[in-house]
Amino acid sequence: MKEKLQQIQTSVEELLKQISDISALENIRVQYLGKKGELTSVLRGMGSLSAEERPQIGALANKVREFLEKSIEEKKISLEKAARANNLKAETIDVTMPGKISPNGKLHPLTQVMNEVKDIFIGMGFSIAQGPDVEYDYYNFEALNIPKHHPARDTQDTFYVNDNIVLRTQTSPVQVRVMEKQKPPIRIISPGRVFRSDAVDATHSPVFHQIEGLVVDKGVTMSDLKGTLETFLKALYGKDARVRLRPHHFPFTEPSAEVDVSCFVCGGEGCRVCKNEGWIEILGAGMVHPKVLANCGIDPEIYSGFAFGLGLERITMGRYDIDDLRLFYENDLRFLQQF
Ligand code: 2U9
Repeated sequence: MKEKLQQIQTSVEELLKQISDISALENIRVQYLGKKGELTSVLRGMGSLSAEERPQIGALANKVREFLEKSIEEKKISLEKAARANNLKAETIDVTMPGKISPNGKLHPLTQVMNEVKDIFIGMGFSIAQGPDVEYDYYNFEALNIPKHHPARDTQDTFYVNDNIVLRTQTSPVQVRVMEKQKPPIRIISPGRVFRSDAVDATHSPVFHQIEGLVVDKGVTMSDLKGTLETFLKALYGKDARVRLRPHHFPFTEPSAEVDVSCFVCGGEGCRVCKNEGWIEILGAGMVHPKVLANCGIDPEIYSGFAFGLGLERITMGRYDIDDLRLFYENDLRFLQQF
């Protein structure tokens, strides 16, 4: 029994040297000191010893137990200390390491210019109106004085969903909806996506963006239109920008005009961007046709209004000297990162 006790002490000493984690230590404690542990079963066997042997073995057994308890406790403390040191080491932040730079996202150039245009009009007291991309033929065409078989429909290459429903070819239907609901004064812009069944090339896309504007009130005149567009174009292109109106025709406005701005690259001298014209066409505009006002429940004898429209892609291409509209839709980061 004496040998057995000594053997227990030696084995535990040996085992404690080998282990390096707390759970292994707990296993050793259970294996030797637990209820069914090796030391416990030796102590249980002491009943069979003679009266002379018992005190001697008993004292040895107590010494071994104290040794086991003490060395397991010491090992526990040293393992915990090592674990804490390891944790501290692992959690140390080296503040002298160079930082990791995560690339900043950017707004798409179309979004940037769209925001700029919106801000200018908001600053002039306009509100933003929105409407559905999928529209009734009535709102997209009929109400705007473009009946079925009108030649203007051919120029708009419409995507028809069925006889009565189209993908909007312009954002004008939004303004028709506003006029139906709201009494003048009306001062809105309607920015948004429009759709035309065009083949894709450097200047055409089946999906593009328009910003249209509408002002309706008593006594609105062509000079209000000109003043509004001049203020807008000077805000967009700088105070030296000059504006000119050329007569044109749209079914929904009368009179109608195309609006040019003096070339923002050469200032009107003539250059590659304006193709030596000195002027760049930016907008279409006009006085809202009396029939359109009447279609929307507004009495053209009492009220008058002006409207205008511009293509977002076109002005963004001019602004950044981009020569191919497809670049806007290809999500090539080498292109997008430049803005
Ligand atoms: C209502 C009445 C009239 C909106 C207008 C234009 C002229 C125009 C083009 C610009 C470039 C379309 O994207 S583009 O190809 N638009 O020239 N748009 S007047 O006239 C309206 C709108 C709503 C109720």
